[in-house]
Amino acid sequence: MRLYTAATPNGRKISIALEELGLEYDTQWVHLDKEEQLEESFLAMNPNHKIPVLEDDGQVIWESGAILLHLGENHDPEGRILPKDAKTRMEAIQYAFFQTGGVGPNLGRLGAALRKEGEKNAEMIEIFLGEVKRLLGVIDRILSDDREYLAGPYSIGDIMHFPWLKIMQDLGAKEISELPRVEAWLNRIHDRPAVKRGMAVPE
Ligand SMILES: N[C@@H](CCC(=O)N[C@@H](CS)C(=O)NCC(=O)O)C(=O)O
Repeated sequence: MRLYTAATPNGRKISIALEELGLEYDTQWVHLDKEEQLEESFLAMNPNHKIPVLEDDGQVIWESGAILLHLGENHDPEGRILPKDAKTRMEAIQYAFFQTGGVGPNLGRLGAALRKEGEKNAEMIEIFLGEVKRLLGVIDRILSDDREYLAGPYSIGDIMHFPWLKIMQDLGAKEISELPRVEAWLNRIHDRPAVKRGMAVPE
């Protein structure tokens, strides 16, 4: 198995899952700052020119959610990231999709707006930050019945969210520290040895 990745939250979702499953894999660091993702050889794998991409036994998969589903369906006999119980499994998939339509794009655009050189677009920043805040409130409500992880047991739903929200937590964002349930959930995920290993890829 080969993971094409970079030192970014989307790439780390996959290295975390590979570590959780104890799978052997090679890592190919795609240098986004050098625009390696726009090279013909990379575009032939992912015409959307984004990491992560996983090559598994001749099959090439892109989109982090699809890759996690692939790993769960094909390499997770014990249901470590994709629960075996049908109802819980669907909940895990639901939270993974929720991330790709919510926290992922909104934090991505917020980060881009904040990193933009020159005059910042305060209106855009307010819109994206407002939406991230709303989504964190949704997660807080989901966790309010004292479940350990989003779907109950640990799953791809948590893995999809963690690397993104960890950046906010590390920056000391009050949007997270003001939600102790969300903060405790992130800490629980962070305490997992496989998560620590996956977050260090690529090194
Ligand atoms: N929806 C995609 C997003 C992937 C993504 O945004 N990747 C970024 C790095 S975190 C990237 O490769 N950007 C390079 C580009 O857009 O050219 C996924 O979940 O896999």
